[in-house]
Amino acid sequence: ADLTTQFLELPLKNPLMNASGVWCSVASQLEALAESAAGAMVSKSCTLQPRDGNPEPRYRVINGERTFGSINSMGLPNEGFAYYLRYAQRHDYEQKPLFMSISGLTLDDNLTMVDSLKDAVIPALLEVNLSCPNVPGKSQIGYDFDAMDTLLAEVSSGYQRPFGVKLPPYFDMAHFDEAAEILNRYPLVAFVTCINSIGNALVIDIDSETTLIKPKDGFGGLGGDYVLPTALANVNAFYRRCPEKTIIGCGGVKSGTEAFLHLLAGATLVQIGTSLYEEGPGIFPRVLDELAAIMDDKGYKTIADFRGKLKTIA
Ligand code: RRO
Repeated sequence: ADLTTQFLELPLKNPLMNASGVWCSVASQLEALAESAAGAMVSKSCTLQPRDGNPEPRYRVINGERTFGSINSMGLPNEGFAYYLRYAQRHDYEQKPLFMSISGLTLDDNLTMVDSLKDAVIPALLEVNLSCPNVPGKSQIGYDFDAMDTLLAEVSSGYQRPFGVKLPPYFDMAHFDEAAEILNRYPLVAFVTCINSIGNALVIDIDSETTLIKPKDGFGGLGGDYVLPTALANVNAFYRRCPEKTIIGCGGVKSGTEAFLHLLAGATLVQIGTSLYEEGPGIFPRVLDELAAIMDDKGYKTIADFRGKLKTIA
């Protein structure tokens, strides 16, 4: 099967990439992603200034008979905007596209980063994170539609180039409608990444009767197997509602099966978070082989043969 695809006119070797936050916090990890089989890559969400993040343990895989997913409350640890900009200035864009994720603590910080990125005139693609669930005292912009509207207006007028947003998961048809209606008012919002972790979940270990992670009394963002159906719902909801925008799928991808389902639901690119954290960049060639095998079995020669072609029951 032919796994090549296009993202906003850019040719890609394949539709897989990392989810922001995973394997992309420091230069050595970014370099490993650049050398990996992934078709694209994104850097860790950054703030204007470097941050240590929340106290550890702050990421745990959730294990039972098998792995169910992960919970994290990293709290936006990152090396600061200038660090990721320096990487972006030496990235080999011929090898694969680079997305740069920003997650300012204030609207002003986001606008300052957007300004610098615009002035840098590099081909990095801007993804604005509207959905970090883990900074104590900061609510998720994606759940405050007025704040989201204001941010999109200000980033659009400041950046004046296409960009994208990372959304939190929504769970109500009215929220899909309202979020999509806002996004559709901003033509520079070229892509929408669905979903960030399901925020503020609580995982408890029965033996020790203790939370799995330390920050925020154990509350943290859920990823992995648990979130796949929510991720697929959000991908397909925005795919249906935002025909002018490109959808990036994220959530619950651990094999070719889930990658295929995200593409079928309408995603153009598919991100891997929890499973990349567990397996490392060697996961990309494995999932690509599995995806190619599924396509061969089904008789699909290209991704365009099935992407977005989810069937519903009449
Ligand atoms: O760093 C984090 O705690 C974090 C972020 Br910024 C995010 O967007 N999503 C997430 O699950 N963790």
